[in-house]
Amino acid sequence: NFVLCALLITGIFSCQQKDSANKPEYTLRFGHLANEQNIWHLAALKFADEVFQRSEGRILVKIYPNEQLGKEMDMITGILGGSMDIMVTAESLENWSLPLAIMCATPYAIKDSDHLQKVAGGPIGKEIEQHIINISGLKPIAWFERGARNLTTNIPIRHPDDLKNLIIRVPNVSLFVATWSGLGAKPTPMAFSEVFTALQQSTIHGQENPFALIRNAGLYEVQKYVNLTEHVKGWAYVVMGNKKFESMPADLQNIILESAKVMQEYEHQLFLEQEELDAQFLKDKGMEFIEVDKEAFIELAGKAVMEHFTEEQRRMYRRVQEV
Ligand code: 2Q2
Repeated sequence: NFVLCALLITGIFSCQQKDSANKPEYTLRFGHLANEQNIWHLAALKFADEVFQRSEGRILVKIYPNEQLGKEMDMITGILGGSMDIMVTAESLENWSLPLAIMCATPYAIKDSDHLQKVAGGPIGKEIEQHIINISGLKPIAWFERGARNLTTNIPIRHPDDLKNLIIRVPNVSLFVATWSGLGAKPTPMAFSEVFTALQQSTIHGQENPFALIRNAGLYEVQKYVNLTEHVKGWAYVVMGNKKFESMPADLQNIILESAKVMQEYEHQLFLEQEELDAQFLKDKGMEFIEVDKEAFIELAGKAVMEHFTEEQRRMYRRVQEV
């Protein structure tokens, strides 16, 4: 009996030992609002794989799509509170007293992809990232170029005059509320995962997003038109809680940053292919693409943005225009 007990205890110990040898030192929870087909999710998987391989299993990244860890605003709070670690976010950051973060989604501020790369990937982008770390405690570790945001509705919209009395959902972003009010609509802030149902129940009449998220949320089932306002050409950040990042040893911090670079490059390659595919997918699902009077949108939206901006934001906006 004694021998049997000894063998049993040794067996259990060696399993635990083996198990603890493979048990990761860090498990990072990575949330986002897109679904598993979205390139943000594929990029997150790439990041998780890179981190696991490079750290030889010391860091495990678990990914939660579809706002499983909470609505976007709750995920930001979650990271700052330590209940999760990484997420994709963008203009919602303005709610954490980050006036300059809104440059990543300011209507008609970024001209095109080339201009975006120079702003987000250049000195202004670095300045915005530092601003985010210093003020909010969120550390941007990567950024993703996004397709232009377009307005979807069930009546064709060719001119801002057509927006009268239309209730348009926007993310929880005061600049978006100001912009769509200035365009003549009735904007209502709402979490992304609630948009489909609200459209189905006609409590809202439209929403605005890049093709990727229009496709992602199946909005082609409840919206007829994609009105090509292209009112925001922007980018999103992958942010990590700076406290968690700083608590990791330097070698693991480097692995996080190197893996984030690989993720960003991988996502950008997917993005370049995906935009066209998403547009065609929406057309194949019966959505009708409507050309709009872009000048009329630019004029009214521009006025609303400038009225809403602080002097600091107007200064940054002017610098962005000079890039
Ligand atoms: O409409 C939305 O909620 C999204 O397109 C947001 O812009 C998005 O959530 C970004 O803040 C990045 O997550």
